[in-house]
Amino acid sequence: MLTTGLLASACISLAAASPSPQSAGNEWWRTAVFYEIFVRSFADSTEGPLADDGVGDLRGIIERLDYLNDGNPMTHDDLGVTGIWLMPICQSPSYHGYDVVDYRAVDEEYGTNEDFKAFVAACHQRGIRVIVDMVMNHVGIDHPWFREAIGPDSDKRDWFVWRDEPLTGEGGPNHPVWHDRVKDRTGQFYYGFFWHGMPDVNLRSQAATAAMHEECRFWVTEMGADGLRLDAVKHLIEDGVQFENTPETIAWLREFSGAMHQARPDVFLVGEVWDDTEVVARYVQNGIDSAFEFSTCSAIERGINAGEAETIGRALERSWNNLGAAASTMIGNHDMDRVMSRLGGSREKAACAATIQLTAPGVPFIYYGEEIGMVGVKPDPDLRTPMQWTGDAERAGFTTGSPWSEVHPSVNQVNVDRQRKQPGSLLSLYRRLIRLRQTRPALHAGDFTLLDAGDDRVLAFVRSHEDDRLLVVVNVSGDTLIEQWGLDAGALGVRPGSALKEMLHGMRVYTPRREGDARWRALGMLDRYTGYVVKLP
Ligand SMILES: [Ca+2]
Ligand SMILES: [Ca+2]
Ligand SMILES: [Ca+2]
Repeated sequence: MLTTGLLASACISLAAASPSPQSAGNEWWRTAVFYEIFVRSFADSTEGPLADDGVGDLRGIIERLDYLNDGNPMTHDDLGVTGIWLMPICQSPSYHGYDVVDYRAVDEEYGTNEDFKAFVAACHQRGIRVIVDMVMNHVGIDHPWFREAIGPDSDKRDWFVWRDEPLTGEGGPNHPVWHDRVKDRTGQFYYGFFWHGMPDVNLRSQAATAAMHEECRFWVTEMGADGLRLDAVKHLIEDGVQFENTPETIAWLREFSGAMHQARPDVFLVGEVWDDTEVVARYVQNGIDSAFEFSTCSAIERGINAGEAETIGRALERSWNNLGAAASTMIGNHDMDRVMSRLGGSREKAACAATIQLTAPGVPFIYYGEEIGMVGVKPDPDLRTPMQWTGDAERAGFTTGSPWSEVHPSVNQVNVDRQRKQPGSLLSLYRRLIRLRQTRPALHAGDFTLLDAGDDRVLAFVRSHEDDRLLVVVNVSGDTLIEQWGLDAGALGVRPGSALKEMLHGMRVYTPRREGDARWRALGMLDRYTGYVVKLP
């Protein structure tokens, strides 16, 4: 097992080996910017058998790919993402798809396996890689594996976890995990951590493990997915009343990762481990490529809402020390109130959060609609409403039919059409940030050094890769700052009398008047909730 320090330096040297976002190496994902799509809500196709039925589908996404990346580096009116994570697309009875009943078939509401292959081909043409959500912890209650396992003499009986009586003890979730919904001759209870409709697969069983490997291998070989987003992996193998992060789980994943990388050396495995940074790091140190950084996500929100840069700086440093560039970063996802809602509906705060995410180390994931500031609070379906393409209150440009879910009432204010041509829009900022990240090695491959800016409202860090060195300064507060903050110019190698360039807003930056100025204000003024990226000599 690698130590933390070794991991960080290994990440830096691996990052150095993939200098450009177009890099085709096995670790292509290190320079990617991902976009998370809930297929049901992104775009309903306008042609073909699934057109205009009010449900988003794979052909619908293909029709909208130019919005995400048109494949032409010379045009700048696309978002510029280079990766897509599709939330579950396998056959499932639920709207969200996390209870799979057939791992080998695309859900008929979303299309066919051939549609998926066409989708991957269209993405690859534009320089976009595709990863799919893979749910290994449990299956839907109507999955054939579970139907078979209900029989007490079934040879799949031990593919699931059974007990004569529910196990009780401390430390579990506040809902029942042992269920007796299935009436069989044994009267036994089955284990389903999340819900009775999702029985946990017993991954201690070699046969069940082999079967799950096969389902995953199918997606990264035959179907052509570039990687897998691994759902709820901290729950894979439980031990009595220890429900998460067991050593067996981590060992299982190490073997799984080996098998997937053997099937396809450039596969990208990113795990959902909703836990502290140090716990998340254990998974990455043991074989999966990357994992989501929930601690940093929540620190960015708390820091901006409180106007406290230290909260964010500490989290970024902790993430860098534990995960290096292998952290998958986000400011929101399909399980949280949308970031715009958590930031009180403030466009300025949302811009600030995006600036931090897209200039920090890691592999950024943008949740669909985040780039235009879509809002939404729980329950879950309200976090997953139709993409707001136009101001149409009924259909949002998402479908010409009747949408499967109501369009959010914010649609007339918050939509792609409205922001598409506005240089000052959140969408425009996202485009500039992504382009800057993709073109600057310091941002997509560089290391990270936190700075003391002398004011708790100012987050400052340096990203550097070889001779590309960028200073990032973000005012996370609602105050416009002029005098209060300053950086150590000497330590940054900045000499008096040279002109520097700010790259996000195209501003000129004045170096200190004289040698030894202890408090260099790289920019005369820091606008509220605004970030700046300065090219250092
Ligand atoms: Ca459709
Ligand atoms: Ca383009
Ligand atoms: Ca489990």
